[in-house]
Amino acid sequence: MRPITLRGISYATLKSLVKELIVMRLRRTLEKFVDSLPKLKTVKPTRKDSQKTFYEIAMKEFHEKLHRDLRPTRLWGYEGMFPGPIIDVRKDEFVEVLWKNELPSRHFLPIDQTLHSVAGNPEVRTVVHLHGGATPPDSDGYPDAWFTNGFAETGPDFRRRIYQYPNEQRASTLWYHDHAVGITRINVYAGLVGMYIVRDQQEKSLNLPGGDYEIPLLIQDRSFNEDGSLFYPTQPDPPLEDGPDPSVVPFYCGDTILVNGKVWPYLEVEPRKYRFRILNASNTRNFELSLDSGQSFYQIGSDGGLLAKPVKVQTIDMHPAERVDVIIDFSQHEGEYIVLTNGVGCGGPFDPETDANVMQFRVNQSLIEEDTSVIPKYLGELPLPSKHNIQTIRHLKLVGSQDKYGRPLLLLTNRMWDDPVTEKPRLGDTEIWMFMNTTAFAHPMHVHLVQFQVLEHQAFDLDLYNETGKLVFTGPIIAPSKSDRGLKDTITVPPGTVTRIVAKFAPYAGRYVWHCHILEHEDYDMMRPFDVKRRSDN
Ligand SMILES: [Cu+2]
Repeated sequence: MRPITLRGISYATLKSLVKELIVMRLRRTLEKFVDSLPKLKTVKPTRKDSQKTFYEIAMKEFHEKLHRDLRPTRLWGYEGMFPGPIIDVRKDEFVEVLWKNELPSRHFLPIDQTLHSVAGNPEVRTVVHLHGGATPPDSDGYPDAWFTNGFAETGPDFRRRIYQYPNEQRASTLWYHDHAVGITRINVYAGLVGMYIVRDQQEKSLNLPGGDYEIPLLIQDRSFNEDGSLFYPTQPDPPLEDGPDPSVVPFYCGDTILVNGKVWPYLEVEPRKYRFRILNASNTRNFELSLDSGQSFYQIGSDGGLLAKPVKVQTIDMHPAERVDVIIDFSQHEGEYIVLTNGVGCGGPFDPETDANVMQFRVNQSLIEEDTSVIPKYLGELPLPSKHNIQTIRHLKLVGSQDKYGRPLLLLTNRMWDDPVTEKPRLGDTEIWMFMNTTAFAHPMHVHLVQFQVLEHQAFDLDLYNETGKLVFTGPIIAPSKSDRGLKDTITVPPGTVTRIVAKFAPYAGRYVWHCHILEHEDYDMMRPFDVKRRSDN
């Protein structure tokens, strides 16, 4: 069909212009460092005994001021909070959560009806995934295990209302977020995200900065309309001439950075050591964090818990879903105002106004008592998967193609989400997964159930491969960065690169997923199921 045009302006462009006039996009940049960093609350269990800890956590709609000069924003959050409350548990503590959907029946963000399981299903579907958790399959938040308000309707893979988290894993910073098929990007954008901390004795024995000196930082990007509401695009840029409206977008970058739910906040600190558990919970945006004082971070942990020993780093690379555990020592910086900066743009050239700042530390508090915490030389032994007995090596291609509307369609192994399962490791097997990125963009790949070890990256001739299918390596085998040498559940695969990881598929059998953690990719259609098979299964 030929696009209808009015004096050279296409109908689709006109339509999006009219939409922008109805809800005016916020064009000014909000003033930085005017609100203090919120301290994330820890949720209290409903019941607790020697057998288990039970929580009831409800997803609710509410309005909250996210910046001094912004009207309250409509949000969806766990327990009516943005971000949701911290769930703080001990290793081996048996936790149950009744996740309740108390949300309205209509979504307030644009839904694309052409994505999997969207058309014909209720608009507001939710399901919760504990990211980085070794969770039984019926509590892992399978995308088709969704449920609506009051469990009135449930998805085809819905199995239980109360989720079980055995927490049989080492101390680590995990996070929980929505994972409903086809609408994860907008459910998370609406606010359905929170942190989950597992603690253990080994970590406690290290005397790291703790209590008020251990602070989670949950970083996300957002854009706003003049009335304070969240802006999320209804069309790619430029808009589709002839395609679904609203449509999924190939990526999303907000022009405003929030930490713990406040726009560009500040934190007043004492001249001493602090531990920060940092999570990048953005849909697409990655960060290259540094401190404008020129000082280093002491990285002590990553996705799957503590590293073997601290690593001194000037910059921290964080793609969506990654966690970094760092100590910052402010003791030599009394009186200084230090900005946590970001060195990379998102979806376009770097814009200092919108991209360069994350938050500010004000070293203006007096020391309450002597800082006796330490940065240990060694943190402990890493329980890495054994490489002596690799049962299977899988070649897993990240592929770019196009749908019938001309939109980019990114796939794994060239299959759609609902194609039959092809990856079936046996329970207890150790496998090498080779992610081969034949697209032009980096993708943060996440595997549920396991914490893996990154073995190496290696560049190949992308053009030659895409033309002839011949795999020719063009560079040496590169070891993972020191920051990525611990246990990971998400690893970024640069374009034209093969990244090898090794994982032991345990302790549960059943159906899980692996996917790109750019949420706009995950929803369309860069996600695949995998089955961990019992030895007795065929
Ligand atoms: Cu991706």
